[in-house]
Amino acid sequence: QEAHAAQMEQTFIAIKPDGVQRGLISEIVSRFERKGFKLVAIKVVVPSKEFAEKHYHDLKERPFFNGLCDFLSSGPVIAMVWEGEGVIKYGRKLIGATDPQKSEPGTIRGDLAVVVGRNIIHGSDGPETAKDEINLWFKPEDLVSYSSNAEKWIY
Ligand code: RTP
Repeated sequence: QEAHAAQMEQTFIAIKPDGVQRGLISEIVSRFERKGFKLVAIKVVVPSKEFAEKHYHDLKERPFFNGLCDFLSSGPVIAMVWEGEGVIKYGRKLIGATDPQKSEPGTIRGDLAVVVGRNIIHGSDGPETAKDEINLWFKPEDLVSYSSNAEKWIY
């Protein structure tokens, strides 16, 4: 288990307002949990427009930026940090392609969403953005460090 500690990584995952309003919180949490990833932070928050703009700052120049930020700040979001080996990349795999018309069945967006503007979930796209997004949404003390019994069977 110690050998694995170095390979553990964390990613930021958010259930967007459409996922929350549609009652998909437990469905989405369950997929990450059953895979074997570990939830180390979670909160319900209605982000301000300014906060949404910070979160999506990389997309400032895109035509959909304003609508996207309005949407993210339109209602409760479930902000989470998930931990595990390869969780950044594999989390994106569980989520599926950005456009739900192109996401494979079996993925969260493939199974549960239809259009790109309402694709129910966000996940960090790499180690740098994961770090930045976790820092934006959470204080360091919000992240809980614990070991679960299952871990010795997962790793
Ligand atoms: P996310 O960050 O939310 O996981 O999505 P992503 O990396 O797969 O996609 P990205 O290109 O970063 O876009 C972020 C979010 O912007 C919305 N979007 N709308 N109307 C459009 O054409 C359009 N394109 C992207 C989506 O909500 C996407 O998740």
